[in-house]
Amino acid sequence: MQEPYLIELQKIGEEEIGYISVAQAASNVPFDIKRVYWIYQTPETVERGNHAHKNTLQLLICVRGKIKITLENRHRKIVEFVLDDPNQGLFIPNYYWRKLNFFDEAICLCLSSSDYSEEDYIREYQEFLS
Ligand code: T46
Repeated sequence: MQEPYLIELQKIGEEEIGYISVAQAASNVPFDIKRVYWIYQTPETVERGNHAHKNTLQLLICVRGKIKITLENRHRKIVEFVLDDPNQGLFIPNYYWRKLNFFDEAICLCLSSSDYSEEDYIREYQEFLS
């Protein structure tokens, strides 16, 4: 079973002109990217996620603001990450139950190893544990 981990992305530029960060399947993303989507304007009172994926691998990047991501595996081991740096990505393997909380008008960029399919989601917590 793979573990989630943070990936330092390339950061090009300087304070005077700003920066470019790069996520590239060939170098720092541990899967082939099939789909990119982004989540924004989520109120701080809302908790997103509450599901796991059967096969999908993901890299989540907080391109603005701050996002707290809580991950749980099927042995009920919980790890928490705070993303607030656009040159950092969080790799999430399959079979991790996730909860996401957005702060400071956060925008979450999600790179995914699969096309969207509702079949790939486990949205019932008890089903996830079994
Ligand atoms: C994840 C976290 C980080 C689509 O039709 N196409 C898509 O590509 C996506 C991602 C979603 N949808 C539909 C499915 C639902 O009817 O958009 C609706 C909201 O999706 P969901 O409730 O899954 O949103 P989040 O923010 O809880 O989860 C999303 C991703 O779905 C999920 O894979 O890991 O972001």
